[in-house]
Amino acid sequence: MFDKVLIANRGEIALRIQRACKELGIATVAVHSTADADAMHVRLADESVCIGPPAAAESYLNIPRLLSACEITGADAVHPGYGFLSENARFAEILEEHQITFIGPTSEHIQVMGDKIEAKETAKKLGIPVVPGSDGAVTSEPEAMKVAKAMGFPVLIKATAGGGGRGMKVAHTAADLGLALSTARAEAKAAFGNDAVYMEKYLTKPRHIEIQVFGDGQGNAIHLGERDCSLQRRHQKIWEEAPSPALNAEAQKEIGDTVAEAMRELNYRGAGTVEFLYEDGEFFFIEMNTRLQVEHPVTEAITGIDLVLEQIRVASGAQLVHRQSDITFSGHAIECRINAENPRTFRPSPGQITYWHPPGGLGVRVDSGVYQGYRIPPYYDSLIGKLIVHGKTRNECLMRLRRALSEFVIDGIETTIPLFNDLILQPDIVNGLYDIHWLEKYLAKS
Ligand code: MV4
Repeated sequence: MFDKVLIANRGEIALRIQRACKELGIATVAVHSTADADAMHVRLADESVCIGPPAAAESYLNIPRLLSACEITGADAVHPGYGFLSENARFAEILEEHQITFIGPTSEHIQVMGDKIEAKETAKKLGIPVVPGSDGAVTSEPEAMKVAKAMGFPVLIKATAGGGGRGMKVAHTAADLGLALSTARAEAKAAFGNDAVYMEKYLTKPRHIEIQVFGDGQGNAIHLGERDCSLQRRHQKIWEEAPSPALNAEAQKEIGDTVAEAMRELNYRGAGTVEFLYEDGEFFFIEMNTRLQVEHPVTEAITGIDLVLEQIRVASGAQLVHRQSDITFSGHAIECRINAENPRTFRPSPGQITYWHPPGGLGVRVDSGVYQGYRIPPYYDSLIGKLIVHGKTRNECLMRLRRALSEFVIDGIETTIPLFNDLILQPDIVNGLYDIHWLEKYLAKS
């Protein structure tokens, strides 16, 4: 097992990782920018290193500075959390070259899944159902037209270096195709320095359902069920739940077993998320994330498995202790993302938290890196906490969520709490009847 882990992140996820390290008896190193000197992740770590000015490019994303911090402190492993360098294959590779363990998959697996065409080809070869579309990249308009006519409009053009919705363009008819193709390529070039694009049949009303997987890189892999993350605005998830209100146990087992078998064939190591669109009872692979996700606690709630602790264990060379037959799903969990934002416009609301009273009680978990008096800096993501509620049934979970939201008091800044207070009153939310467009439509009409 490791002696000392450097956590290359900030906020609630840095604390989450510290907690797992503490339980394993591993010393922790926090890194921080000058803007985060007063952050909780710095205060609670065994050691801390200031790695640069506020801009992420000069601190949390700066590989040479992180390597220096490893060297100064003698850390033998790095946990990247989510965001920042968590899916940077080059970072994982450099750490490997320096005999520092990257707590995550191999750099090769990160690389493959980072290229969306390669990811999709890999998924398809492994027997995972994918969205119908072009065979690899599409380079010319005549070629695009041939593909589109073969599968029928509407079609979607996606950047191979993309993900998270950037560089995507819909063509509803043949007349739209030329412009959609050139705009998608130009946007992809500007955003990622790579103008390669591919095409898919555009699904008009899917749900976003993702499967949590876990492997040990020694031939063992399992799935931990799904999360429904359909409630999003501009590709930012705000509410995630498990199990999905749209699936039954048989559908869950079928897709889960398919994905787990694929991960065994890949010899995948660590936590991963296989993302699907789900429409009319069918699953279509879109992407795979090779990191821990913000919404991992809903899976922890219904499986009782500590995902971060298991990440650290398998990274240190241990085998998975859980077999698929050991995994049972218990009850229902919902996560609400508490962002320092205006609850209608989602405009960031940095500033000082003058009062902080988180909810508690049975089935309630709050993961946060803030405290009363803390000043939220304007430089980073606006997520300041996550409220995760667990109940025996979805109804009990919703009941507890209403209660927990009513207890939560945050003064001094705007937060997304009022939005959740509205959402839990909507019949479609209560009944679990929502797709990926539901939230934007709701916000437009209310
Ligand atoms: C799609 C799609 C419809 N059809 N692919 C958006 C982000 C990226 N991860 C994939 N995305 C989509 N891919 C096909 N073939 C619709 C979306 C999409 C979406 C997906 C998940 C959650 C929210 C979304 C919001 C808009 C579009």
